[in-house]
Amino acid sequence: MENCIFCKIIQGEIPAKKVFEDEQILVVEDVSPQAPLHLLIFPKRHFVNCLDMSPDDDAVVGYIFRKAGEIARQRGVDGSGFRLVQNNGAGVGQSVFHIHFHLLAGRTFGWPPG
Ligand code: DGP
Repeated sequence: MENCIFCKIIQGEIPAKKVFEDEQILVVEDVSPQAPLHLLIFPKRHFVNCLDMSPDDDAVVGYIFRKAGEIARQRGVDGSGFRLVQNNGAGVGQSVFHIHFHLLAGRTFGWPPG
């Protein structure tokens, strides 16, 4: 997708600190970390958020959840806990309009979220 930062990262046009990559997804460090561990997990296929999903996108979302658990275990935050956040719309803070999941850990998190 033209002018999409995450598509440009996928295509190697913008640098990013890659944590994991395969044919379906990319995991990178967030450029502006909000916790000691702050990763972004996103599919390579561009869609905006859950309002823009087709049935073809269902499987990758499940895969992202399972991969998030794997990474949390690898990073040693499975015991202390971690948060997955996915914003849908500018009104709740979505600033990059290519679906992504924030994996956050390593500090105390409040509830309800701000
Ligand atoms: P959201 O607000 O949910 O759309 O989150 C977008 C996140 O993307 C935000 O935490 C900052 C991050 N971000 C924006 N531009 C870049 C970039 O060029 N590289 C990386 N690694 N992260 C980015």
